[in-house]
Amino acid sequence: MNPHLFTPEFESANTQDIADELKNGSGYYVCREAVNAEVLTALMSGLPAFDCLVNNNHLGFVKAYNSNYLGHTLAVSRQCYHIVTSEKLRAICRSFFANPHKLCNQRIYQTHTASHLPWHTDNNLQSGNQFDGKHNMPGLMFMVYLSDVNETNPFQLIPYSQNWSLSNRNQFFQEQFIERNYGKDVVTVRAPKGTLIICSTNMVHRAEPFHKQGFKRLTFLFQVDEISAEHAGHGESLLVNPAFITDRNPEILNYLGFGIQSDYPAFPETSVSTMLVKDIVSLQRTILPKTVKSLMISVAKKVLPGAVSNTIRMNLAKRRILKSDHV
Ligand SMILES: O=C(O)CCC(=O)C(=O)O
Ligand SMILES: [Fe+2]
Repeated sequence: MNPHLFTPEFESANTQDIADELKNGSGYYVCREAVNAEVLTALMSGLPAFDCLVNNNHLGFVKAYNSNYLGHTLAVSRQCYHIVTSEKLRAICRSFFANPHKLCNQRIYQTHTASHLPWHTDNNLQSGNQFDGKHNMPGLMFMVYLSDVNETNPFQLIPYSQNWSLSNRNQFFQEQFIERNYGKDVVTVRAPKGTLIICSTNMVHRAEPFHKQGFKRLTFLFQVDEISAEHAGHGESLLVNPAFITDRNPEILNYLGFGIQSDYPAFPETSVSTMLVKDIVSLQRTILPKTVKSLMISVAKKVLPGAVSNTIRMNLAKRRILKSDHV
C-alpha cells in the first residue's frame, strides 16, 4: 500500500465515526482534498487518451453522448487500484457492513458540454445492462473529484434520504417532488480535486444538470455492495492488472470479488450510435485517408502482377524506414 495515498487530514479521520455517520447518521461523508496531490498527478498522467478505440487491444475511454467513460480503472491505473483497495477505505467498509461485501463497479468519467442526470439512488439491480429494480442491500458509493468542481455540475445529495428513498421503486425521482419536499435540504459539494465523497447507495443524489460549452469534469467513482445469495451475479465484471496486486491478503481478494459471480457488463453500453456527430466526423477524418490508401493497395494488388506489387511494397517499406531514421 502507498503510505502517502491520502492527506494527513483524511488519514487521521476515525473510520468507525465515518462508518457510523454513513450508517446511522446523515448517510454521507466528505473530506476535501483527501487524495494526495502527487497521487492525483500520477493517476491523471497514466490515463489513456480520450480517443476512440478502433480495432486495437487497448483499454480506453468510450463515448456516450456528452460523457467519456473508462470502465476498467483497475486494469489501467495503479493509483485507482491502491485507492480502491486502501486499508483506510476497507476499514470504513469493515465497520459499515455487517456481512461480506465486494466492489460492484468502478469507473472514471468525464462529463462535458451538457448533462442532465436526474435525482436517483445507486441501489440498482440489472438484467444485462437494463435497470431491473431496486435492492435493499447495504452499499457505499465512493467518489473522488479529479477536477476542481465549483459553480458548474457539482455532486448534490439529500441528507437522511436513505431512510425514505426505498419507497420509490422507479429508477429516478421526479424533479418537482424533490424540489417541493426536499429542495431546502440539498447539499451541494463544491470542492477541489482530490475531494472524497462517500454516501450510502440508498441516498438520493445527482450531478447538478448543466449546459456550458467548454466545461469538463473528471470523476473517479466506485461502489461497494453487500454480497447476497438472493442477488447472485450482482455487480459489474471486473478486469484487474495482476501486477497491481502487491498484497494478496485474502480480505483484499474477496473485496475485489475474486471467485464471486459478477454478471453486469461494464457501464455504459456504447456503440457508434452513442457517439456525437462531431466525434463520428473526427473519427472519419482519421479513417478516411487510411480507407483510400487500403483501397488503392488492394486494387493495385489485383491488377498488377505479383512481382511488380512485391517490388512496390518493398520500396514503400524502405521509404518508411528511411523516414523514421530521419525523425
Ligand atoms: O457524477 C456525479 O456527480 C454523480 C454520478 C452518479 O450519481 C452516478 O453515476 O450514479
Ligand atoms: Fe448515482
